[in-house]
Amino acid sequence: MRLTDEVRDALAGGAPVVALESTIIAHGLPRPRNAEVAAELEALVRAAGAVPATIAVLDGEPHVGLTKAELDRVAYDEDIRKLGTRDLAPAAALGASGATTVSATAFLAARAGIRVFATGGLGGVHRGWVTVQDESADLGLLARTRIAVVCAGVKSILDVPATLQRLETLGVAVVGYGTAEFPGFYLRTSGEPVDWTVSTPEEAAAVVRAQDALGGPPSALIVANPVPVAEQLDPALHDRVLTDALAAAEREGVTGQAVTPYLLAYLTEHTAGASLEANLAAVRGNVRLAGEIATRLNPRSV
Ligand code: PSU
Ligand code: MN
Repeated sequence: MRLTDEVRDALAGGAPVVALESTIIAHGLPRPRNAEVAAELEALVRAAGAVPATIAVLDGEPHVGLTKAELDRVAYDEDIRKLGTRDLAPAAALGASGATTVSATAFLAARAGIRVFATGGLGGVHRGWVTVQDESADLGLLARTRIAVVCAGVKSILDVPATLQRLETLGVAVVGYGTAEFPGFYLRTSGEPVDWTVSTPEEAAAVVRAQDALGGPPSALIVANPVPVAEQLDPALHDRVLTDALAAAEREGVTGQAVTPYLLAYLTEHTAGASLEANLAAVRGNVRLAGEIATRLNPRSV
């Protein structure tokens, strides 16, 4: 595993670090906007006073922290793979390059000693689970990894109540940030309740510290941070286009790892980019909040 000097020094010196995933860059956003976003997200972490560590696998080697050239490679390389945790060993052995999903990013971040991670929306239980058994590996990995993940809930293309139930079964803590409702990724709310609410970065950091103090089997903390209402996707448009997207995916026989990127791209295209803007607004908010939580946990400045 290769750490940039900046990330290594920050971790060694007890300075705040925020992990960022790369699948959203490589497979979740259209080129060339994705490259701009990748750089913007790192800048947002820095503005909060923390060091960004975007994670990806390049030529078989997991990288924690990327140079500008490496970030551009993740954004522009059309052959870059999508790697979950289970793909890391084959990729390492075969020298492959890939963007890391929430599961692989959380795994590598935790191994590097990073405590806070920001993303857009988690993977989860797909609609129609009864026939396809498609549940993102994100959930199982978060059930056994001590990391705080700031996200806008789970992608609304999923079965949200089933995903929340799985998180409960798996013992993953979920707190709403400034809300008692689980966010709906593109939407401010999914309509589902959450059991716990925190209202400030300090409170979120206190939950992280309490997890550390309690010990016990490692598991994640999901900090569910809704997109601001002014920047959410119009709920009626969302519901209509999502119904079409799910039908199109089924008609075209899209399965496995391709499902999530297919649906996200379909929504972007059929909302004339409005879903993309809502997605980006959510991610930006998550990255800012992750920076604020990380600086509360590690107050030493960088
Ligand atoms: N959130 C986004 N865009 C994305 C993803 C999340 O805003 O592209 C990615 C994450 O990397 C997540 C993955 O881990 O989608 C889930 O894919 P799957 O359902 O195949 O596990
Ligand atoms: Mn899947």
